[in-house]
Amino acid sequence: MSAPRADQRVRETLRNQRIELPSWAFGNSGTRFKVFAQPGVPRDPFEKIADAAQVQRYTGIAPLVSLHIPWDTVEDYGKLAEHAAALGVSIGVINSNTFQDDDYRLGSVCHPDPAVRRKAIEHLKDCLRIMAATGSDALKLWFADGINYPGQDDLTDRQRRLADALDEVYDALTGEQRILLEYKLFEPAFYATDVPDWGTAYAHTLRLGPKAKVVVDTGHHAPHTNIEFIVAFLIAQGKLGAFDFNSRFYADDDLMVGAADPFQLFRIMNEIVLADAVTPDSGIGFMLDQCHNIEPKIQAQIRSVLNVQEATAKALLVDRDALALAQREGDVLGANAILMDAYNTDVRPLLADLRVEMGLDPDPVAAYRRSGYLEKVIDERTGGVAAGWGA
Ligand code: AOS
Ligand code: ZN
Repeated sequence: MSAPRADQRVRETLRNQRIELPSWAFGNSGTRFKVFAQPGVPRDPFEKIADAAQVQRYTGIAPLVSLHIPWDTVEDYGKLAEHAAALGVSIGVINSNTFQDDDYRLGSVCHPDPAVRRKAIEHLKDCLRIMAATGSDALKLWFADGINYPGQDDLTDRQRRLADALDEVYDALTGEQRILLEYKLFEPAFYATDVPDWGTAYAHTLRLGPKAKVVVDTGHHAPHTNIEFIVAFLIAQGKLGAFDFNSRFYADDDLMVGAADPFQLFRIMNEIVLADAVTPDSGIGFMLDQCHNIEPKIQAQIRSVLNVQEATAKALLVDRDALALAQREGDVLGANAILMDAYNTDVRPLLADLRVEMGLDPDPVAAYRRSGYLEKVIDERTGGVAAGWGA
């Protein structure tokens, strides 16, 4: 392909990339030690969506917002969807919450008591109704279920309870609805988690059928796990449903994606580019799952979107023909150098130029800071209770 045509193809792909923002990133958050409240934080889901729309306004590639139920409970979901549409965004994935109720001390869908399992399943079915009302087509399931001590419960029986619950929710899906099953190595359970890894999530989604896929949260693995291998494997099996992007230094830190290990993010996006899965027609969701405990939230979301975009641009620049040749010839170092050349390319001028083509400011963070939006909402959002975990 000629250089100008290749450049056009890269730009076209980047223009059509879509990143989904988590509503909870705009609320107050913290660690178990302290939540530091920030001025101007949204007080309800409508204001969270208004903040998310700012990220879309300056990046042009983040028009979806994930909701979290019950944190984003409203009386009229149709009205919330209309509000989003008026601001140029729409509702993405609905995140269920079966971890913040006293009843869930011993788990939710894996709980030993059938009455608690029933309560959790009914919540998941409620989420399906919220999806129908908001235009969302995906339900994200993250189960905090697990046990803290050997012997506390029967591991195999818990898997059976999990399977029964998943079967019931799967059977309740209508139309285009699908479920996304997220895995996590540990936390809040410390000895055994019921969906601890991609293999468990894969096995359950495989049994369920084509409307169930796996979510890869980049913060949910043991240190040094090769996440891009998991990504490549799941794509090849048609089972990669979505990402929850974030960065980790130690555990599930939920820091900005690309902050801890930009090379890992590049390697992941390289697998996505190889599978021709960057744009929405791939059916794969590219969501952020982050909390901004000490940094300004809207700005951090903009930065995160740009980090994913930069990693994607670098992955798109890999010279695929030269790489294929080097791989065929067994040129170990040559192949590695081709990949590293792309990773080491400064794609910021290309992306600035692309933004101008898209009618955006070339520097989204600077444009947002100049806009005075944060100062305006700090003035406006007085009274009421700032949103946060559990709000
Ligand atoms: C929790 O660790 C997971 O990452 C979930 O995706 C969760 O629903 C989300 O982080 C909001 O708490
Ligand atoms: Zn997550």
